[in-house]
Amino acid sequence: MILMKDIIREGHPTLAMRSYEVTMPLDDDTKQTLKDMMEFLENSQDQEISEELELRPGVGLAAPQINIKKRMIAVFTTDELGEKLYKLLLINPKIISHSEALTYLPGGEGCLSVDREVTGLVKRYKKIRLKAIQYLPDTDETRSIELRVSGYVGVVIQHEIDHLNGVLFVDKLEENLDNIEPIVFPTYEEETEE
Ligand code: UDB
Ligand code: ZN
Repeated sequence: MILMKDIIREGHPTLAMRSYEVTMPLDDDTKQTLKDMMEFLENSQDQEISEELELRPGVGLAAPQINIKKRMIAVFTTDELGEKLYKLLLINPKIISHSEALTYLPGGEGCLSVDREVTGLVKRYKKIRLKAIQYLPDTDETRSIELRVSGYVGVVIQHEIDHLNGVLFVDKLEENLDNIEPIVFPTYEEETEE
């Protein structure tokens, strides 16, 4: 089981390194790592379990964050409309094209590997197309997939792929993104209209 103590923090050299491509077929250790990564995200979003284990509610995790330098990410979140659930274990993800348009999270980003409060915004592509190998733990299958994602899920995936390239969001902070449209979270909009 992955706990917060297993997540390496800013300053650890692994977080600044490029991770290695994963070769197929997956070995049992690698499969277990992928399962552990998803279990961490699920546990971290379960109120009881996360309180008990003192986990931060994670929406994404990259293998180098647990000091494993392999190009693997886990994503567990809905889109910004709360409509579609993305539960993905991706191996060797690669952005094959992206929009010219940029976006950003209006509240800024955080990171499971960064303990301090950081102010500043991070530019991201509004839409990305990626290819990857997906691991399906339920059936123990791998398959090549192509994904098109935009908005919040796109930001999460870009944040995780940055980790595979040794990049932290704190390396990309900008003060002023006035010329770019932020991601809109409709639920927050309603609440502030009152
Ligand atoms: C996160 N979680 O997991 F809107 F249920 C962040 C942390 C750093 C705050 C834990 C997060 O945004 N959770 C969240 C948000 C919601 C609703 C909800 C949970 N990451 C992942 C990470 O560090 N991966 O390496 C940081 C995100 C900031 C932008 C994308 C990833
Ligand atoms: Zn992160």
